[in-house]
Amino acid sequence: MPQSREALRALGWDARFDEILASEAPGLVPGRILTEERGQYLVATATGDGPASPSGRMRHDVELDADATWPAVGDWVALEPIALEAIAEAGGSTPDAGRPGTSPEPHRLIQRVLSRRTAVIRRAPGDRKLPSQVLAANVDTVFVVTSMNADFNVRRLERYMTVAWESGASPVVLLSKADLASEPERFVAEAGAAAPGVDIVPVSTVTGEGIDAVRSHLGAGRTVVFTGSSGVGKSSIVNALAGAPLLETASIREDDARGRHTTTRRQLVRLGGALLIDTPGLRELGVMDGDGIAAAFDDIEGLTAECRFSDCQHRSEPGCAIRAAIAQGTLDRGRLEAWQKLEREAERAAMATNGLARRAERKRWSVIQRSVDVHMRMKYGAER
Ligand SMILES: Nc1nc2c(ncn2[C@@H]2O[C@H](COP(=O)(O)OP(=O)(O)OP(=O)(O)O)[C@@H](O)[C@H]2O)c(=O)[nH]1
Ligand SMILES: [Mg+2]
Ligand SMILES: [Zn+2]
Repeated sequence: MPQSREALRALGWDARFDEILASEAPGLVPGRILTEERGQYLVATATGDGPASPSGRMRHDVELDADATWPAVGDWVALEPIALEAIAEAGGSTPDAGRPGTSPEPHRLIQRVLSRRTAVIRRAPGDRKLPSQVLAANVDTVFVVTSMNADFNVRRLERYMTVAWESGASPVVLLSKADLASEPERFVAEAGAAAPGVDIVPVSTVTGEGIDAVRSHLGAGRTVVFTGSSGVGKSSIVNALAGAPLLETASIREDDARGRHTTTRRQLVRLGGALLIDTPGLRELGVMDGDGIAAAFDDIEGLTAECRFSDCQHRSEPGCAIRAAIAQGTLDRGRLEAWQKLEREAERAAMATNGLARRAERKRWSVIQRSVDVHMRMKYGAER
């Protein structure tokens, strides 16, 4: 039905998912996860929104199959059509859903999560039950929000950038509360050094500065996610885009400018044709072992390819490009240490998932690739 296709497209569906659905869950009905709370999901389908829960088979799969996963906000899931028909017979969508005391109703059953196009994942090594957690799935743009006040922290921004790059989506830095900064240029410069090659957008929900620049990343069927510590103004920016108090916001603590963890769950909201995911500020943001660090620290990883020895530890080896850059003042020591720290963390993540061999191989190829790039640049010039 073309009408239901339109409705799906408005939720971010595209031709790639047609193929994924056909191969992973033929005959099932797609829906997109809007919210999750203690294993209960709100899901949007072509015919409306309603509650959903994982089927028995899905629970079984997730327990036994390492590749099977619980749904996350932004995920496309495959729903059992029979339950959906029952809902239609009962009068369409189920607005009373989730309200305590309402009678049991036909429930949408989630059979599986469709393969993700992109995923923002954090590691929480302290959490044995949830060592990694998908914060948002199938997003096009990851906004990393950090405020221009006492809470601004370059090292934290680098960590967020690593997670953002790792997702496979495009990161954009939003420097929030521009109205509070007496020297915004200083923040823009520092953020630029921490996130090389990434758009840095000063934003204020008080003056409206930068809101149109944020809006330019929204579009029909496009999904964006707002990430960043508590109190930086993520929900406020969503409200500014909506021109209405859609989401709850609250003041930050005066002593250290930190937030009060006002947003408590991840949530996908629709605005015009665009899809926006708001997330709660996190206390811990561990990085995964993947390509995120190499992308977030492209400047440093590019230098490593110029070290004389391919296994250079950047300590006392001759011909070390990293130490040369530090000596020349073109590389900041704090940034180097941040990179080394995240590398160690990624190594521990790899160890936890028995991925050390895979990690070594990936790094070996990355160095070879970068060395080839360096060689080509020297031979043919930078324009190549
Ligand atoms: N001066 C100023 N204050 C802002 C701006 N944006 C947000 N705030 C204030 O910052 C505080 C925190 O904003 P929230 O939007 O709740 O922050 P959040 O990032 O969603 O925080 P969590 O939900 O806890 O993760 C609120 O008091 C907002 O009014 C801004 O551009 N300028
Ligand atoms: Mg919030
Ligand atoms: Zn070196």
